[in-house]
Amino acid sequence: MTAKKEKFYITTPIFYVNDKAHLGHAYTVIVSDIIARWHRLRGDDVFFLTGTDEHGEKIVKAAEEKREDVKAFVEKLAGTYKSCWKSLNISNDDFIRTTEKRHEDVVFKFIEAMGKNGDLYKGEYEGWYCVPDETFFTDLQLKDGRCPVCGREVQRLKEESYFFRLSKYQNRLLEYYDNNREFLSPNFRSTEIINRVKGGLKDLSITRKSVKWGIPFPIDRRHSIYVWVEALINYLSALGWHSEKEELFWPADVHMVGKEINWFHSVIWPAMLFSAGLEPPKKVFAHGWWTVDGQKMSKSVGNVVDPIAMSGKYSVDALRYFLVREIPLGDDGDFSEKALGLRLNNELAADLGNLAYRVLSIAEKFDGSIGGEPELEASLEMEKIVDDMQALNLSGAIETVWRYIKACNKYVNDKKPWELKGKELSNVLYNLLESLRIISILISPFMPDTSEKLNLQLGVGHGTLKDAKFGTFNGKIKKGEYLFRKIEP
Ligand code: ME8
Repeated sequence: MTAKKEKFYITTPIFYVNDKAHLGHAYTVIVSDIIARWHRLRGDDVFFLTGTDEHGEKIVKAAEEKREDVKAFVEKLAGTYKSCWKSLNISNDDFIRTTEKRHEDVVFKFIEAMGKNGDLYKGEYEGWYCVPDETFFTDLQLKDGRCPVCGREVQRLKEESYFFRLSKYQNRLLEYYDNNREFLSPNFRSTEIINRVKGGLKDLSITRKSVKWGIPFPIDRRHSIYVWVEALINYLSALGWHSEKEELFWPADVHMVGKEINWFHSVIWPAMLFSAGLEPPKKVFAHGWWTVDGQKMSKSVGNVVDPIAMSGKYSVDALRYFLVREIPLGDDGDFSEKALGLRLNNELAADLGNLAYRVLSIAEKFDGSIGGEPELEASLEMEKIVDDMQALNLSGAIETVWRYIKACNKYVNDKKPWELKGKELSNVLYNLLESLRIISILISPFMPDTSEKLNLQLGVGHGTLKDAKFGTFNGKIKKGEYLFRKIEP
């Protein structure tokens, strides 16, 4: 009997199309890509979704500033996101845009289901609104009269609006958090959410009468749906309402998000799902921020780093490696090219590149058959790597792979294969070639291009996680270029 494939559904936020992607956006998408690729390596049935958030005031303003028609503007910007992810080797299975009809269709059904449940009512919203964050705030929430999230000016709103009875779901949410300890991740961010929910939930204004660039509110078409409420539904609209795909992939396994939008994903979204009669996701992982000189990288601060420029200069894989290796997932980290260059030189070129080059140079000249005893296998901490990947400790997992690469380099230094011949050399090469084959599998989610290059040099096919153990080496060596070249500091 063959075991049924496990399904795995991972999403990124859908990004606002007010400007092109910067390194912060690329980070979320790269991290999610690594997790998606890891699950494919395990043999899971993976669905990896990303996309763009195209409605709301912020987008209209951005288009107006450029004096462009908003439709043409969002079309163009969505295209820049797609091509950016392609350049960074992102393996998303779908790309949802909130201006697509398939999205609107599901949003209508979702809102109708909430309405049927008696969770929507008409009222008047009075309070503050931050356009760049597309978020409502009360007097008490403001910081020195400004947005408590981004510090920018807020506008006073007073208009007719429909509300969602978020308050009704307080206990159900707390119960869900309690019964699903992995839902609020990382764990150190859970207390803040739980305490805020315990402190009480106010009903949420979910329509705007004054905003025209949005999806009409099906119950009263003079209103448009609040952009955040509509945007969250993307995670379902990409699957289709009560479709086979939804049946297979919902609930999502991981919503990967930045910490500033944790509240929307950990509180509002599951409450909306309860209201619509659907299961909440299994995990919301709120990662930290990339900063530059201690300040959050963001379009409005003007300190953004271009991921395409960085990948052009250092290679896509060096950038991917650096971003996950430099900071544990969940923490903040400061970006600098100096740190990137150091990791490229010291780890990618000196550890991995050098190991592959040394081993392949000797192996290419060896004309005997390759075989022996797996002496290096004990240094491979496979269980730890698997556990860390499962726990989304990506930096921990890649660090453990690196310990193995270092162990292999030490083995080369100790065994001095250049002084060996015959059976002894065959054994040493067996250990090193099998190690390189396994390393190539393990780094493939992180650095797919490098893994592919290494496979070609080893003359082996793509492996799966099941192949990441010592067996017989059947490759046909074709030593190529160094996997990584050092750059001048
Ligand atoms: O919030 N460091 O879109 P957005 C790390 N459309 N990650 C960063 C970052 C930084 N400095 N800056 C941005 C939105 N990000 C909504 C989401 S989802 C239903 C709707 C990443 O274009 C991080 O993932 O402002 C953050 O949450 C996201 O980009 C915000 O992108």
